[in-house]
Amino acid sequence: MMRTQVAIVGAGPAGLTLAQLLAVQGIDSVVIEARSRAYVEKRIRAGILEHNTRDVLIESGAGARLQREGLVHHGIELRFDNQAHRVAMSDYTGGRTVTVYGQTEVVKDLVNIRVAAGLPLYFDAKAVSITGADTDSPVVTFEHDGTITELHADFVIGADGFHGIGRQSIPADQISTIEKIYPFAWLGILADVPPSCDELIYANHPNGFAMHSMRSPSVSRLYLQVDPSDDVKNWSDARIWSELALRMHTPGWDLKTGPITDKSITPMRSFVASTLRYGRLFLAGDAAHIVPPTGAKGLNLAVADVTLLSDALTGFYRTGSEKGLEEYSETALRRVWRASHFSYWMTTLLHVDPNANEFDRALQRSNLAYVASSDAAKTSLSENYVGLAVIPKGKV
Ligand code: FAS
Ligand code: PHB
Repeated sequence: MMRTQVAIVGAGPAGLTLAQLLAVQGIDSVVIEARSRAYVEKRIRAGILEHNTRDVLIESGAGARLQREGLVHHGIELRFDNQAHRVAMSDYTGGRTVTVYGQTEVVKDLVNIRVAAGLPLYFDAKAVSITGADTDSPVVTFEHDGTITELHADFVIGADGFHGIGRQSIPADQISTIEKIYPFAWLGILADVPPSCDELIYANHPNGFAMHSMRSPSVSRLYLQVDPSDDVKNWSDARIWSELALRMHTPGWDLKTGPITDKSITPMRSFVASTLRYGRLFLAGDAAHIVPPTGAKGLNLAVADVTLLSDALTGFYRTGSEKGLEEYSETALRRVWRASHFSYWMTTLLHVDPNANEFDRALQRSNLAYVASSDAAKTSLSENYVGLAVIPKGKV
């Protein structure tokens, strides 16, 4: 039997960021992760950190490499009808920026700081149950090294992603979920080739959406809209590069090609739980919500959740106040729904919906033309993309 103040299930961005924020406040936690360290550190996912996320990671002490290696971006480029339209996001948001820094690197930095501090982080440790959430001493039971261990805590955080047990441990009559499944998916590639752009390119083309992101001056990350039933086996390197070049074409621009080192297809959904709390069990990140990646919100929402949770738990341990804990779910869900709408809006603005009729397609063309020509529309896109400052500065 083990005991701690805060038991955290999941060593993704949500669980690891929370553990670090709590450590800074002197609050003990234990992190339980089902997969190996190598697996979680290699899992290729998000690439864009909002302004707030960058600040949180730096202020928590885990942002040194991010400051050295992260690529600060001041804008993005929209492309459609073979024309390029830059959205100067910093100009529209009082200088706020985003940072290109892979989720893999965020996870590595947070694991390293946890391990260096000798704080409990168990890999290959799968939580099999969460019980007593409606009491003041909930228990996480987990398997590790062939033994079953009970971890007793004051609080349990389900930071265990969409398929974790956190959300499933809330009684069905205490939680509901709503979702939207999109009729397309993303084929994502990682390639050892310098980016062909200084800032991200989001392209709408009759064949479908395409995006050019990056991970470093020598590694590019690109995406193609495909059918959800498609298979990476149908996509040779040559076919991928050819389709990317076609969909992002604009006069005078060439797409550099090179060795593709990773290919994967990710389906797209929006998903939101009705509550992020049941007694002493709290949900954070993908355990509670999923957004289509077009708005680059997934990881950033996870960090926003745990920043609120860290404040709430600190308030509880410092003063006994439960105010932050009581407000957490509602406050977090306000941001989740704002980000969910923005992600839906960016997705429908830029993807080709196979179920769209001629009227839908005319609306999309009009929306694209409006966004490209209106300062008001670009201000709205920019403030959502760089991240709304709903978490008062200096609260970390
Ligand atoms: P995570 O899923 O990252 O972490 C949860 C952790 O809990 C995992 O390590 C899992 O192994 C562990 N776990 C689960 N069950 C457990 C159990 N029973 N016991 C112990 N541990 C358990 N977002 C973007 O912004 N841009 C993108 O391009 C993008 N691409 C994505 C591609 C894919 C395939 C997926 C699935 C997501 C993508 N996302 C993207 C979203 C992604 O970045 C998430 O928002 C982010 O990982 C959320 O972090 P966490 O909430 O920590 O969940
Ligand atoms: C990425 O770099 O992986 C990335 C960037 C922007 C997005 C989604 C993914 O909207």
